[in-house]
Amino acid sequence: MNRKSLIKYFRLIFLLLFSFMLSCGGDDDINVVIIDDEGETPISVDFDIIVSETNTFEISVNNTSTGITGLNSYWQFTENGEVVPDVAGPERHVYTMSGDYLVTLTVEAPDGDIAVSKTVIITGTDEGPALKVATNNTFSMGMAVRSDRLTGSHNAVLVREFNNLTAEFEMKMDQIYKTEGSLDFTAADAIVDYGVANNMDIHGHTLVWHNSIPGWMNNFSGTDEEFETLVKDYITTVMQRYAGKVRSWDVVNEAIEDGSNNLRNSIFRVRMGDDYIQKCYQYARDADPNAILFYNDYNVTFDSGKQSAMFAIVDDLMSNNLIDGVGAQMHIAYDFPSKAQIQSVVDGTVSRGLKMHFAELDIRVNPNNDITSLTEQRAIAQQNKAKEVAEIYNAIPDENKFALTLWGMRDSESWLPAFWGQPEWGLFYNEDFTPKKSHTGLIEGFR
Ligand code: 9MR
Repeated sequence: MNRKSLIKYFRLIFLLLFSFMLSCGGDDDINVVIIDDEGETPISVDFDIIVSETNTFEISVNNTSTGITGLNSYWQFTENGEVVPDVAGPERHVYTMSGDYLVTLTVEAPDGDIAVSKTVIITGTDEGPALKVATNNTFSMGMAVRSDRLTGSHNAVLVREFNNLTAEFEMKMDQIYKTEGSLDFTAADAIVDYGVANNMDIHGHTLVWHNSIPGWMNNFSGTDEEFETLVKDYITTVMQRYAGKVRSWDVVNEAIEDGSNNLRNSIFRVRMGDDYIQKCYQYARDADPNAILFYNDYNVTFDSGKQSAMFAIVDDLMSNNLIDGVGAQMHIAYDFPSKAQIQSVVDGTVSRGLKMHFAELDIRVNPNNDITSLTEQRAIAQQNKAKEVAEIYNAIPDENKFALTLWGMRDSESWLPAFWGQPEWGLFYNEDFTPKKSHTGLIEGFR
């Protein structure tokens, strides 16, 4: 046997040995060193895998091989058999399901391919991928939060599943502006800082809402002009404090009166005039020209009169380029409103070229107070409604998508039971933070 045959013989033995190691499931320390025919260039094939800290479904791989300059190489992540060319720098891959995956880097060497594999364990919910992964990055997954629910299991769910946060109440005027002449940002800052630290967008909710006026402002004894200045200064100060951190704002919330569909006779309307909405959006635009400005309201799917009143407000704002999106609050039930009704508010928003926010999603399962615990049947009905909502949202053109926001995490944390005075299970996580069937419905709808 001459020298060349001897090298080929040893190489064969080596490759067989290597294949055997691969079939054993991969090993973090596999490293191949092959001397080429002339014994000149050592080829060492290896790579690093890092699982993202903020998204456990995302890995980044980096080829650290030596001696392979000029050779083609490619990755396989094994989820769908796809072959991805290896280009310079780290590569990112996002899995859609939890599981153990063999990641393989193959180098096309002159005497045959050299492959190295490593196993990466992707953990997520048993029901499937994280919500923010299931969106395929075409929109954000939002969650209502409170400053005292950002640690422990809340934190784990938030970082795994969400990339957009709305303060459930701590960024409203009655919280920030409790005392005349002094703004208190303690809780709001905690939420914004948490979002920034975790690479999440913050949706500001809400600057002007008839339901969150501090007592002293209701009784304000100054002139109308002074009142208007107060509101302008408030909007300006809050938005500028969070410019670059809070990406979007509900400027005016729920301005339409139930029943009549006229403008509510809130203190803002009384003090600032019928054009108070225009004024507030102008202050907001001036305060942070980069912020995405929304009008947000409820019952605008099935109540066609209210929907028209809302779009009239929106059209007015559009004529002065003061609005970028519509927030349709999704406080719905397992059997109501219909798919067509939900679609109608999407159509009105998309036809105007605006962004659509499905805000404040919860799905009541007990609107008629006919159950005393969450039955299997009702949980499935809730799952189906969640799937329908997700499908409708997913079908929106990408440029009109913004976020779908869930109005709380666990059923026990929802505003619904206290508000309706009866048991409800309107949300997406069980008490132990595991996902409910309604969560699975969302994932199914995004597919
Ligand atoms: O769910 C919120 C609840 O925790 C607060 O106490 C309440 C008052 O700040 O606001 C609730 O959220 C409302 C939202 O801000 C606007 N649309 C209706 C929501 C339910 O009342």
